[in-house]
Amino acid sequence: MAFKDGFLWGGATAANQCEGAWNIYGKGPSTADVMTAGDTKTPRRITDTVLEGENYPSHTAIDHYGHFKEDIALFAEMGFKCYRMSINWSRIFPNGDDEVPNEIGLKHYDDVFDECRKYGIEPLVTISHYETPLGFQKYGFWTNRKMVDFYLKYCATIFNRYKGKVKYWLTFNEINCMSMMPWMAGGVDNNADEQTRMTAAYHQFIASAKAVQLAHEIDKENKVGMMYGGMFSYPNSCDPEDMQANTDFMHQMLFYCDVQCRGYYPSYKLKEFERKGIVLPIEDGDSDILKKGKVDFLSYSYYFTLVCGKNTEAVAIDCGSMNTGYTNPFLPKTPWGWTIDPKGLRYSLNMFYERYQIPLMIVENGLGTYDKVEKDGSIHDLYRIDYLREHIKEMKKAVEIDGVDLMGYTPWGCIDIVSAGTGEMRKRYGFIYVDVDDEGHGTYQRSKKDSFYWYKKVIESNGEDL
Ligand code: BGP
Repeated sequence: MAFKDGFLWGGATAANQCEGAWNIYGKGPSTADVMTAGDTKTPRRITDTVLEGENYPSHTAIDHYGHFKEDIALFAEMGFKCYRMSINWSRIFPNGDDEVPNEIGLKHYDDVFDECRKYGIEPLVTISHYETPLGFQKYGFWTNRKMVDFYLKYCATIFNRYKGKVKYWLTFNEINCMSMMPWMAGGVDNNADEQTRMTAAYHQFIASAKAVQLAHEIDKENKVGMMYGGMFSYPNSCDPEDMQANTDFMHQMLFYCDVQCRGYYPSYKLKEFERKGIVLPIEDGDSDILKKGKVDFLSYSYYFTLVCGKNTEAVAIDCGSMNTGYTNPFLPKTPWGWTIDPKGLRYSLNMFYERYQIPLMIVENGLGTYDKVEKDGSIHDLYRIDYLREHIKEMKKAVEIDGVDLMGYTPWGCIDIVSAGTGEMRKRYGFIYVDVDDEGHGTYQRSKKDSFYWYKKVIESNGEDL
């Protein structure tokens, strides 16, 4: 059997994309709540404050807040061992800098974790997933070092409160997103220059490293991981110049992992800062903090791969658009233009395991696409089954043939949720369909897609029956 005993099979969501209940039960507004819906062509707009007449699908999302018992029961039916989810920071500290946390919010997650535990499902909690309390605007969000203390206070609150209920934590979702979509990563202006982004990223590194230490102090059972947004790129050809350009691109992304897994900035990044005149806001004792706050494991999302070459320009800043100037003729694409590359998953697992030699976990993977509901209510999502099957096969090879230490696999949007990239509902990933459209209309009823039954078999057989 390839996958180890206790392999964490499950699924993943994020609070701001599924909970709804955005301004009730004491929750304050967050950076996610002021983003309108977009689509494949139109990017989501950041409105600063919620505007009348605009469409904010995540305000109601799939009302996971009101349906979590039903949803977790369905996860349990599939046999989930793990549920990756996030705590909505602004449910706990509505304005961000509040003196005391919001008890209703804390109690809500108690209930969610208890429900998971009832079925033997291990929660894996992302502490900050693309939503930061909007109240931090007055501080300049993560460009301000004060954020480290606010974040740590939030961490101390949840680590203490959920001790014994949660032991797996991720400090920041897709931390490298600070280079691409800094608003989502931490309230930083999407047009901010690199100095600003690197300052904000630095503060997040310090915050994450302190959180790792704090989590270990509060409960030695705690395991804290980093979360990398899966940017992987192939050189366009065997032309050494393409190869070098690809390395340069990957450096822009991989330094986030280097800092969090090794505990210091890599030489290539320091040299680049020197060349560009970028200065990090280093304070006394920081290098020690980074060193002592190395993560216990590396988790990442994996959806697609890119191609870079000598004509790829400034992708470091603009790779959010995925436009590197090259396409891969060997790979098909989803209707949203994401390449489908199962073999690249094995490649990425090897790359990380060679580089860091720490446990890895795939915490997002999946096919976001249109689903058709048949007259009898069934949904034959064989395309999704194919996608996941091929990825699991490659994951298996990485474990069985290459000896990668893999902790688990939690496909993204295990129940349909709002898309982070476009704000739409129709870009669906789930094993479970939710009857709600882009405008928030629908019955909110849950139903099982064909992939639901397939994934249940996969988990039951520990990945043998694909
Ligand atoms: C990752 C994010 C998720 C998520 C996923 C799919 O980058 O961590 O929050 O939604 O991508 O992207 P999308 O929702 O745009 O399809």
